Amino acid sequence: MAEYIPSPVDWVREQVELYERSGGTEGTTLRDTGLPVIIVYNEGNKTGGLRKTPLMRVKDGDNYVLVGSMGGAPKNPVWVYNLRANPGVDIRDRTEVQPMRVREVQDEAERSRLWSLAVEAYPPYADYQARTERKIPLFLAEPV
Ligand code: F42
Repeated sequence: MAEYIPSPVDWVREQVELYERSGGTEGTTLRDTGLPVIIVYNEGNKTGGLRKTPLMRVKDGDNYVLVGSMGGAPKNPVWVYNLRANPGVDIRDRTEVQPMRVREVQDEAERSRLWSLAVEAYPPYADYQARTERKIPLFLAEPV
């Protein structure tokens, strides 16, 4: 098991810790929105360390859509590069943890369908895309 390298961002790290400590019964929503959050366990592409990244839960059947929005910041979040390098992840959704494999969605028709699901689940994604020049990366996580 790789060494856990906690997020340097306090509120993110604290959410992960509460989510795990409670066995997935607390800390499972985003702050005051009440909208559900998952944790993506990913491998650092340089350190090889275990990264724990909370993201909004966007479901497509049994699959999850992962949105590299980072609040519409100009740069991709670092976990995007981790997933490109190491597509094998675990996803925690409340009390369940499942091994999954991710692929970045490149096909325009598929991306557009999944983007609509993402915005339906978490409407601010639309504002985030409007705020940044980069095209927000989308990944589809499928059970292995
Ligand atoms: N972020 C999103 O992009 N989308 C979401 O839907 C989302 C929802 C969400 C819900 C709850 C919550 O608590 C947080 C949420 N976030 C969401 C924020 C998300 O969890 C991440 O914090 C955010 O996307 C930033 O990701 P990041 O990977 O850039 O994290 C930074 C802060 C970070 O951890 N940086 C580390 C550091 O030490 O600076 C490096 C992390 C890393 O993976 N390092 C690599 C390694 O090998 O270990 C090396 C990286 C390299 O290439 O340099």
